[in-house]
Amino acid sequence: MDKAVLDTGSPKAILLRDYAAPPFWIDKVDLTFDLREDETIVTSRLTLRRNADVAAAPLVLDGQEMELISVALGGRGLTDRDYILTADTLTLTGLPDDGQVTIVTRIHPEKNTALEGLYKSSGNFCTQCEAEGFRKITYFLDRPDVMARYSVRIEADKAAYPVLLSNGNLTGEGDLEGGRHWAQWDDPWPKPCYLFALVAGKLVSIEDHFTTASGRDVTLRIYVEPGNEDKCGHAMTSLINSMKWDEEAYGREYDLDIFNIVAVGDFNMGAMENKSLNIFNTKYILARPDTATDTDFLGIETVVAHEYFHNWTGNRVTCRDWFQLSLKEGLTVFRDQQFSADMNSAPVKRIQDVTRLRQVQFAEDAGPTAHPVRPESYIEINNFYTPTVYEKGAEVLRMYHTLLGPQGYRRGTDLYFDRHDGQAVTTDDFLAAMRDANPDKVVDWEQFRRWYAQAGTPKVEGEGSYDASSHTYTLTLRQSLAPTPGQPEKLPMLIPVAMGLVGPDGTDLPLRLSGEAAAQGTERVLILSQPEQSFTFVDVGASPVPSLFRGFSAPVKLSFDYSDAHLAFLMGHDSDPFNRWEAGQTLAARLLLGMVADRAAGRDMVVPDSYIAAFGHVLDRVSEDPAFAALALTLPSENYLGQLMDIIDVDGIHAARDQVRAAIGQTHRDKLLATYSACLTNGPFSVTPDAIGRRSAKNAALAYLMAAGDAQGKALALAQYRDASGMTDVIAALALIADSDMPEREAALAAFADKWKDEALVMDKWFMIQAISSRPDTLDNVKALLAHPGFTIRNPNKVYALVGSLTGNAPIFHAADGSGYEFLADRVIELNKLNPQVASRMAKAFARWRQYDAQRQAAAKVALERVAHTPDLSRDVYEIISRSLEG
Ligand code: B3K
Ligand code: ZN
Repeated sequence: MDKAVLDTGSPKAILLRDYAAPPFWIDKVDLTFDLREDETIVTSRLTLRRNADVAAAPLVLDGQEMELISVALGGRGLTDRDYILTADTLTLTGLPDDGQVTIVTRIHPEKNTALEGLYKSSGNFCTQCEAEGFRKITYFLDRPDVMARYSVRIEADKAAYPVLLSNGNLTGEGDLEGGRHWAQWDDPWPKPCYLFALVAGKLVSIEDHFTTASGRDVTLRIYVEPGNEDKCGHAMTSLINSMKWDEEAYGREYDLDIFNIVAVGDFNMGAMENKSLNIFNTKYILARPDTATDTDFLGIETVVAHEYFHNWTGNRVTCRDWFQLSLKEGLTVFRDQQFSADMNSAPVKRIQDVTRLRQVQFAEDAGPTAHPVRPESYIEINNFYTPTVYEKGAEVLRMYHTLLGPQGYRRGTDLYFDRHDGQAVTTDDFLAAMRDANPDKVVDWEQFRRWYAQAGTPKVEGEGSYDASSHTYTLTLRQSLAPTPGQPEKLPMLIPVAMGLVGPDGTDLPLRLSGEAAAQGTERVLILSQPEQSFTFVDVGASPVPSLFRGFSAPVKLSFDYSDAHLAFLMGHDSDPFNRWEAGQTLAARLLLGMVADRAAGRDMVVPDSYIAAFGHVLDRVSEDPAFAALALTLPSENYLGQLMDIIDVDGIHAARDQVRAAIGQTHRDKLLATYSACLTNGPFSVTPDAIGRRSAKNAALAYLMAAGDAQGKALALAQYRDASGMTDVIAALALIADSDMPEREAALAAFADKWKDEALVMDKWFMIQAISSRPDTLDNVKALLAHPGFTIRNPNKVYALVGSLTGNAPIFHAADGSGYEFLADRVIELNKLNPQVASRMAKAFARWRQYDAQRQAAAKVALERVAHTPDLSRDVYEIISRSLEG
């Protein structure tokens, strides 16, 4: 790109190595919010204490987009000779070692479209402070290592804002003149400002209770807009289950008498763990069987748990600086994954989590925005709430668990909480607790630390050989890690390889390594720490097939020299369900990529009979475990297949998948119809794992019948759309109809929109299914939908549903004529002014543009440069676009 453009006023990067403790601590914050329709006045009294451990320096407070009304020290008003004000700082010099500074500012939540700081959603006030939103509320040391106790007084019109909430306990409330009222909230637990929250609005609540292990009665409330009270039950149950689970699994109890959740319709991400006042995107609270899908129900369970778990992993023990984000996010994702696995089917959950990891995190690792789990620099921290920090971070936690075993892992987390409760710490502190709690475990922790420091997905290759005369089996594994931006050289990683050897009869063989006195079970964890290592097993009676990385024991790409027959064998016999699924996916990916290559070479694509036959065996066994079968019946995604190619052949991948799906639909028509009927759920609707599994198997079968253009499949889809009571089945059928050219398509879509026009979350599904259609008119349709009365670019959920879904629709977004890129550039430019976080999230879809062919690259570059040249580009978008152009 034009260097000059990037250089003019380029935002500066923040570096981990520049971390320095603050010159002052803030022990107490007393806030008063005077909420009005056309402005909000914030009065903040900070109780300061000089940090004796660092050299004396002025106090530089962060503050943006606000008007300073006054500053006072003790009772004395300061003048602009006593402070320096810039666009994003307020510097106070000559402060005593202890003192109170009172700052009054004016802000405009009613004009805040970025949804960061204090803003309005459906007329209600709410906040989002993580990562750096508090500086849009008042001048403050907006950094997580400054932990203070907060007292908050809120004043607002009583009729318009009957509910006034903040963190901690309600310690007073009353009426004021002019129809106004006030509430006082005190939070006894010191916290960083990113956990501050305020809500004022017309809300109703449902209430329940939880008694903690030590007997504390906690009042639980979920606040929603009137009319949504009947959609909170699942969230409440999930909250109660997570409170109980955290006591049992981690020994963590809740620490206040009240826990509030508020659901708002305009929210940039899923939810936020503010101390005792979680604020949620409605998407992760509201659910009724007729409005929400099984995926929504499961998402609610996970996200409610995730935010609750942050009370210990994030709030009680927080991050020293934002480079440590994975300290709380990776750990909390791992905890919510464990919880959901316990509540549902563990193998199904693991497969879903790994699928997501590969889809989004491996893709990130392979592109210009690749970064380590603990990054070393950022321009805009909001850009680093990434799959790498979250999902790969969770894999790092899972590896501690794998290496130390459940008890060793628990000893480690216990020590971590004992040592660091009330502190702001680093991922190194976490590692030290794990290490120190397990002195008997021989783990090279310095090498393990590279999982935090080195970006990229390690590749593991290997082969095995059986020696029939000595009854030995030798497994050789090699690891490599390709360069990523800023990290040209890499060191070998410490990779836990959970494995077994599957004997010819399909059972696991005893595992005795050469030099060991006896076999040590039939499953074990090998440590691959060298660039190349061989492991020789003795007493192996017959040639085995190795089952490697069971349960996906490390976030790596494995390429092992399995024959198709080996994979088919593992698919049928591996005792590890994850690897049974994995073998099927590897086989399918191999076959599909072969077809893509044939097509590119001008040859006919042929679906091998052996694959169709293997698929038939899966169909024969659906009833054993429908949820697992539904996953086994799903082909690798277009995105994932693309990652396996040097230059992504968008159309080839799409055509190959279509052809395989149609062949399966035709050949197995009878089995698919039988699966469909067998999995119909009778009786009252429920969201148990069994019912969810049956619905997913049934809808997978229906999709194959539709892929084959089967007349009976079409009739079933129409009937299901018309008659089903649950949203899972309704939307699954409508998505298939919307993706077809059935004459009923238009009427079905119109009827749905008419029925659900007042349910924003349901309408999001309607936008989404149209945006993911592979019909050639999809882009035009999406453009038209931008003007639909139910759409607004100001609502993040709407943007994700329509624009975000389109960017995941490979053949349409990556259309060779560049029309998809042009569309996205327009949206990013439009969003940049309104909501930089959402704009930048959308802009990330460009990141892997160099992995496509020359024509697409040229078109993507034009679009990227157009965004880069946009005046007033936010730091958020600038960082993503400039990295994409450099990378
Ligand atoms: N901690 C928040 C995410 C904040 C994102 C800021 N851009 C939600 C979560 O991970 O639980
Ligand atoms: Zn989180």
